Amino acid sequence: MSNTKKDKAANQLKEYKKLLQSKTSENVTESAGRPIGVHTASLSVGERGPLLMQDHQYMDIMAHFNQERIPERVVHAKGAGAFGYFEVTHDISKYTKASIFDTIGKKTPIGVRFSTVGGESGSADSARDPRGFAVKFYTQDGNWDLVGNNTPIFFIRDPILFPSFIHTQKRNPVTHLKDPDMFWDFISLRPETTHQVSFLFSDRGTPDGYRHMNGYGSHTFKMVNKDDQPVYCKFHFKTDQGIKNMNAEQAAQMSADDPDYSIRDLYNAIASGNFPSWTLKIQVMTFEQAEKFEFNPFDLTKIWPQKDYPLIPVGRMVLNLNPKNYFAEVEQIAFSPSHMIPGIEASPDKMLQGRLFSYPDTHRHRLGTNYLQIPVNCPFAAKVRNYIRDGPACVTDNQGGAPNYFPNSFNGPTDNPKNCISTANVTGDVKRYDTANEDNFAQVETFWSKVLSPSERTALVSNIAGHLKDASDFIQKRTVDNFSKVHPDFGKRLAELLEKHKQKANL
Ligand code: HDE
Repeated sequence: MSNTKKDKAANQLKEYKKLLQSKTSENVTESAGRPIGVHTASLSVGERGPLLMQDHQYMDIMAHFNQERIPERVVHAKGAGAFGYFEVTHDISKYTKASIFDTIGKKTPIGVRFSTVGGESGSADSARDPRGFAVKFYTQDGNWDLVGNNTPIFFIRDPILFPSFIHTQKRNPVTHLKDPDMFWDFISLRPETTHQVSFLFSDRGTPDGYRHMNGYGSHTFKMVNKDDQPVYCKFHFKTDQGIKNMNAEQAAQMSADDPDYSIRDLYNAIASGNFPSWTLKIQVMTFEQAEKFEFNPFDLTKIWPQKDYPLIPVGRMVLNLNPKNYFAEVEQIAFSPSHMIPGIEASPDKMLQGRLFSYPDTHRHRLGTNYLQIPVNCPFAAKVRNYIRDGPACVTDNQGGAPNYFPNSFNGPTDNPKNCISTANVTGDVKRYDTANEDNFAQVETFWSKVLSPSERTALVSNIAGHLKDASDFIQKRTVDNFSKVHPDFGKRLAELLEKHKQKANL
């Protein structure tokens, strides 16, 4: 737990009081501004009551209290937020006209949120889970949200499977308990999950907080330069703090000792001036290269080998500001992959396409239709001018006296074809293509044989067995068969460990 002497997070209220030392304390008020006489007693008839309907002060407090909680995020419910800036260090204007990258040294304000995926808002930061790595760039051309993870890949290739997949990461609908049968039944029935599951059960599945992990846009995106020439690209945020992971035992212990470890670690680092940073790099693939690529370049379960598509440095992201209020700035921050800016566009990647609708939809549910007017979501560096009006919690001037229809003859904002997305040529039969077997093991074999060290292979097998052992036998068998297709050793070692767990359980 925190050490109150040097732990900045533990001293937040003392710091707040120090800040306001000089000012006289203000009179507490009702929500409508009326200064309050006594804040510790309800209005009652006689000392013993009853209470009075006219006690608006009480009603005001209680009615709002009853509605304080908004729906938590359906995934990524537990997270930490911070703010800072992105600075361009290298010129990539030959690839993109995006204004954020147009000048070396240019700084753009950013907001980030790091998160776990499956756990509820009160769950442990050190759970074995991918980590959300969401970055909001407040650019002069509008907000650009790069909503990624700490893994360059994902479990599935088709978004239609996502709700089912997430159900298996959450609680059994009867017992309300996490269920290894649900988890491994889905995983073993959809072998495209093998790559990300191998990443997840390596020690990168339990990073040491949020500062020592990389971030990835994961998807293939499109960059378009000022001559409207497009290339495909991938975004990589390399941590400047160095990768640091917990092993399974350390993560389990930390989940018990300090379930909020990662939030605390990030807050304290920034509060003590130890600003974490990441170096942004991109990989670029031409359309011609994409035509000839050995895999589907839009397949989110695969990486682009860096020996063929080297990392190109772009800039640096620095986090130097903690949120002033968690609910206002972190619970309410709303990212969407569909928030892109001229020069950055979506590729045909089905998973990216499937996300473009889902995020704004989830924000309208959680935060209301005017969620982009909430300060932390407001594209303050751009000038929002359009014909969208009204709706609950409209807190702007609702665009004043400007016409609320288009076209119009009264000087309302006009469109400009130069801001259109690049012309794309797409062909193909319209049908539901099964994505289950688009080579699920080749890159996992590389991960197993070439990326992991011998001790990391041992940890991977042990971590999987430690979870899979609680699933039904037929599911264990099908899972071992999948990992055997990665490498015979992988499956064999897993089967042996599962057998050992069985013998121990039967003692
Ligand atoms: Fe998400 N995801 N996601 N996701 N995701 C959400 O939006 C969704 C996926 C990611 O800190 C939700 O605001 C679909 C991949 C992050 O606020 C929701 C699919 C990647 C965050 C949603 C995916 C992500 C979310 C829930 C399959 C990495 C937290 C709450 C096609 C590349 C952002 C919300 C924050 C949040 C939908 C898969 C990253 C439901 C439909 C792949 C970091 O809209």
